[in-house]
Amino acid sequence: MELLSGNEAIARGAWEAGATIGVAYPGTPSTETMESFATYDGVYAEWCTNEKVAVEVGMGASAAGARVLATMKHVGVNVAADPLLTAAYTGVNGGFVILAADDPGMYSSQNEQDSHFYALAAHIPSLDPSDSAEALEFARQAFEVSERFDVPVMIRSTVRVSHTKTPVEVGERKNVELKPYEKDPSKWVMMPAYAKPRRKVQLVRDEQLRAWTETCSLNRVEKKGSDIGVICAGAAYQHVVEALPEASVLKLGVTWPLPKALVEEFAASVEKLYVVEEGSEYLTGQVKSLGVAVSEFPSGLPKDGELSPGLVKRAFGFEVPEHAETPDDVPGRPPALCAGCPHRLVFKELSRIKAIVTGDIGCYTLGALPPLASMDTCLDMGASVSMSHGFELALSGTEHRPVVAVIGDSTFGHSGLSSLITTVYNRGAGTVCILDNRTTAMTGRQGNPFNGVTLQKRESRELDLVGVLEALGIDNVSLVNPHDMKEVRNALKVATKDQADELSVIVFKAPCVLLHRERKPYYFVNGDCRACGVCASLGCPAISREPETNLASIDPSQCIGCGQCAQYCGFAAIEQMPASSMGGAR
Ligand SMILES: Cc1ncc(C[n+]2csc(CCOP(=O)(O)OP(=O)(O)O)c2C)c(N)n1
Repeated sequence: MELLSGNEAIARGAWEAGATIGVAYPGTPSTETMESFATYDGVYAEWCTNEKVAVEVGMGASAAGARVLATMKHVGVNVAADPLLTAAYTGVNGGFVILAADDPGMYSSQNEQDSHFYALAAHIPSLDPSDSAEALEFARQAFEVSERFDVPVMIRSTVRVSHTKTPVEVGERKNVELKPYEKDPSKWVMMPAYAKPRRKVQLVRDEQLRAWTETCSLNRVEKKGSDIGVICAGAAYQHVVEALPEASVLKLGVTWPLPKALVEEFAASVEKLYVVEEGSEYLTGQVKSLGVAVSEFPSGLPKDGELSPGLVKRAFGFEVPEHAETPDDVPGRPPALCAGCPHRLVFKELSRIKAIVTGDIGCYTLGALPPLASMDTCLDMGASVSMSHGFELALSGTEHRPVVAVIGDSTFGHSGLSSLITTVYNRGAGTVCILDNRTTAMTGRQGNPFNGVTLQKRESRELDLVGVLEALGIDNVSLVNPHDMKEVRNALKVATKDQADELSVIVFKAPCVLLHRERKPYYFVNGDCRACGVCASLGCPAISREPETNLASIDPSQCIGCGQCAQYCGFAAIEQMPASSMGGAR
């Protein structure tokens, strides 16, 4: 017995099922799945540049006969949707299982969406584990289902299942031979002449899958009282059994397709049938589409965010004590860029020049929050570069503020590069800032093409970012130290003023502080502080202001000695401790 998170259990299940190839792009709450899979013997696992590429690499390996695990967060499935929906036509050779990890409540995502709809759209089975033991078992079975029905299979998890640790009975690895690959264009070449018959194959397979779900062990009825029956799956199941111990439950392990006869039989066995699900009406719609009546909740179930046992109880009209209100005097603790983060000065300088900043997704999205507050937009990965091009197109011929895109190195590799090619190709203008902190920091410091670190630490090569930009034919490319205020200011001035009508790209290159936490002597505020607040406007968590006097102070336990703040002080009131003071000082 082991204590595993849902993500670790999916990795274990895939390994036990004999999967040999793992492909992924990181994204919360899916990331640890591939990190864990990569640690097993006999597997090859890699980070791909994005989720579409991951699914395509995975489908290549599946066609070649290997069992493959692909993992991504829900928005990653959007990126991968193109190959996924057609992979559902080709089918597989070796089993192909894709983890779609959803984030109801948006703990670390830009939206909440229900990946079930992709299973429905693609006609691929979707399996919803409710805890880690099921995560392992479902992953193991997913590979069998994939090969038996010649179809990619989705495991749909949510943050609660992916990140909660529960006990798991682990098993042995099954030795699965590479299946022979045979050339068969009618299966693998999806052009209209071959795709039309494959669509028919898909429809026949739908019926076979429907028949399978009726008896499949992943669905089960827990019969209790006959007043209330609840259909649920995944994390919602745990909330339902805790909130409504008397209710009968149809726990769906397979959420597409639904077992029609089983649902009808269950509905007939209870007075009132409810469907409890998180942040979506996918399951409700599916049950209704079978012609089964679904009751309205007496008090309504939230349509957004994560559920909890209390919310489920309340939906059924039970009194549940409210959480105590947070007292007014509790200080807010909004997320902030780390002390010493190399992204900080770029945002400070962008707000100084009042640029229109099209942002992107990564740690640097925090540049949108006060006091930096210098980001205008953030949509999806790669959008900074394409949206800045759009701004420039719409504003051309007008007097306008400089338009600047800000994107991280991993995000640039993910999809920013193809956006930039669009700008170059169409002779667009504007400034693109690539914040190259040598890692994919936001999701836990994974490798990416621009730092050349691979998932299993295999030998690689670091892509030369400046070389890539120059090879695209961009004339104005500069490499800047983001900790140096004057360098940052000057580079932005040149790009946004002197080269205002051209495209320029500035690479701000310095490692994330969490990669190289150098112990430099910390800074302190001397008696010359005039309480002007400029240093505090950098939003460094080490800097605060005294309540009565507004004088600045620096917390030595947080300061890492980057010296960014000292460059902004007009009164020489920020000084660095001498190096000799370092011994055990903090
Ligand atoms: C389509 C998609 N895939 C994955 C993610 C998860 N994610 C958010 S930011 C990010 C990468 C951030 O790395 P980088 O651009 O290098 O910026 P940093 O955090 O290092 O500043 C990832 C993978 C996402 N939000 N959307």
